[in-house]
Amino acid sequence: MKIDILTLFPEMFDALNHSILARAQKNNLLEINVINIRDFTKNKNKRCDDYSYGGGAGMIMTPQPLYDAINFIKQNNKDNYVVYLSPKGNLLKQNKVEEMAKQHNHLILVCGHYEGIDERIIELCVDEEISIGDYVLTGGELPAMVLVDAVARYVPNVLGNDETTGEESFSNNGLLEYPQYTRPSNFMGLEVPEVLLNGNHGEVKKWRDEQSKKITLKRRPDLFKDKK
Ligand code: 4H6
Repeated sequence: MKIDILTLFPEMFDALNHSILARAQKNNLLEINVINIRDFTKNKNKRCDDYSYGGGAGMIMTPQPLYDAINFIKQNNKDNYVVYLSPKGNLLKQNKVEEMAKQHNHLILVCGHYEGIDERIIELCVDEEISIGDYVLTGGELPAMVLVDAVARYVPNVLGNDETTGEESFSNNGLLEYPQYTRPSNFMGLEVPEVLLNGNHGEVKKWRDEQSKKITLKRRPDLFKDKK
């Protein structure tokens, strides 16, 4: 999987060079390229923003550098999917993450900053506008990193054997995860539930299913709706 990221703040993406994503890049399973939009501006002062037509507070990212950067990337990579991270995009869900990972092997992520980008770039270059949730951030950089991380988990061999198990919340037939424990069996006077200690796999599975249902019903009844 190849992911090109267009941003005015490339240093933010140093956060991706750790742990599982660092290993995936070393093993050539994942290629992440961070491109500075400013390198493409033809403005003599290297500006990439301008005032909003119609007025209003805040600056808008100007179309020329974005257009040139996106097309520079596209010319060497014909099969690609361009995503713009914005608060008004389609809400990102696990099934969408899986789809994106399986249907595309080259993603181009466009990160808006300030008040966002000129609408004509969305019209001309963007395949899908995506939001990672109903809250406002200062830029699309953190959402882009969230998308990279979520998608990478579906790239074959990115997760090791021990990491790939128990697909965690949302694949646990759509319910939230049951509580988990490790040693010691008594911590600060709190005991691990007896059923997990006695090695009866049937009993363990039953307990975990019950716990999953209970926590999902309490916290996310919306997920529980169409389940048993
Ligand atoms: C594009 C357009 C994504 C990017 C506007 C981005 C939340 C999400 C941004 C903006 C983002 C998300 C700039 C609009 C700040 C509000 C950057 N925030 N905004 N939920 N912010 O995925 O003002």
